[in-house]
Amino acid sequence: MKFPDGFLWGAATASYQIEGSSLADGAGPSIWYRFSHTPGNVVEGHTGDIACDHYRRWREDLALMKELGLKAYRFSVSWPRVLPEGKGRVNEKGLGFYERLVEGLGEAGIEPMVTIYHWDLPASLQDRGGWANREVVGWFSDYASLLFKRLGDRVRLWITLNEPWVTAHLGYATGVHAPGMRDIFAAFRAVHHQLLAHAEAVRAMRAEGRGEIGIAVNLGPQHPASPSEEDVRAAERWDTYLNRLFLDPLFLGEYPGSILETFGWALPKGWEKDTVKIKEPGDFVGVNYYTRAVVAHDPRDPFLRARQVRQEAPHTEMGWEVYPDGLYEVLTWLRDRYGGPRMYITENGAAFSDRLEDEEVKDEARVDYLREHFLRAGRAMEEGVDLRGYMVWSLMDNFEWTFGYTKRFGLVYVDYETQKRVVKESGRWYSNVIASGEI
Ligand code: IFM
Repeated sequence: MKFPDGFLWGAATASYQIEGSSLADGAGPSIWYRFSHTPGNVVEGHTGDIACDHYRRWREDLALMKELGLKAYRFSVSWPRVLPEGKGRVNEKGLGFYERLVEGLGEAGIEPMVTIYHWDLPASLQDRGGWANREVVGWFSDYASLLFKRLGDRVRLWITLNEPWVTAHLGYATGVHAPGMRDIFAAFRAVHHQLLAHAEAVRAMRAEGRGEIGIAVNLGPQHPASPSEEDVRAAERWDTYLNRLFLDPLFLGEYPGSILETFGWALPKGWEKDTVKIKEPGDFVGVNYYTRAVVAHDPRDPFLRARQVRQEAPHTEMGWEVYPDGLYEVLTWLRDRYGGPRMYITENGAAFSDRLEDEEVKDEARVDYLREHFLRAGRAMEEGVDLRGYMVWSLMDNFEWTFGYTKRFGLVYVDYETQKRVVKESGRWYSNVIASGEI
């Protein structure tokens, strides 16, 4: 299969997952700094204090990107590095780090794709309620405007929020992620305020008159465990909650009806007045795809009365089913439901139990995973999906949130003891795909 010339092959990372030096040069703490330093939240007490030491080794990492032949690199800016209190005073040293990185990418001929928010909210904004406080809309758009002004001459592609569903669900409803809240009211406020914040940032960028901006959503088909009416309904509930909660308001200007029936009471008062403002998808959709779910009705589940059923199929180290057809399904669904928007795959990849042996990592399973997903993306493009690029998650092994350093997603292996990087077999394979444009 041949991909078009100019297709943007790249790899992705996020600030807290790779940078380390969390409080260096005047940076403020983020909610993930606070969360990971609180006992019991992250496996084996791991934190992002050192991570891949990318804050200090970014030149070496840039050289690796060049070696791989990446056309694009998606990374995120750490909000509290740039604005230690989340608003007001700018930390020039923190901003300088991203200016140099963008400069270096430009010199290397690698297109930057900048994620404005990938989960590391300044802790001081959390003290004021974080995403549950409506004021976050202004805080976020001021922060985004600062980045547009300072980096906008060299950055064309912007992502407002990474996986806002994860922020709301895992951060505010189940408490598995920072800030560790378990409050359904706060969760739906976080949903609504993220939608408003995204829309405001899109407007702020348009005012600058340059660049393209989108949001990165995590999507996955939700298939019923059986044809029974109950299972079909359970799968629909999950499908609406996961796949349509953000995209329907952004593209259609309305929350899905079933969400309003079930959780309307948890949305902030007067939310109806915001729907016109919120109907602002931006210029493209970023798709983060990893797996599907097979769902059965379960009356004991207090949330959506549903549970996931594990399949007899290969799974990754995350326990996620390998299901490449789901990528095709998601891309064509987006095309059909939302009028054929421009898209990028902003994340796709897999964690496997990689081993470094004789300076090599033979990760054939990752090569297979990527090949099968690339082929499904190509097929979707042949059928009219306007897909412009593909960012593999991740450039290198990194801090996998509550799993710490126990899950490896990288194209490049990181030895955390020595900080040595070793390109895995998948990295070399990907490099050939990029060079030839063919699979
Ligand atoms: O590591 C994460 C990333 O930060 C967001 N999307 C999913 C990845 C794998 O879990």
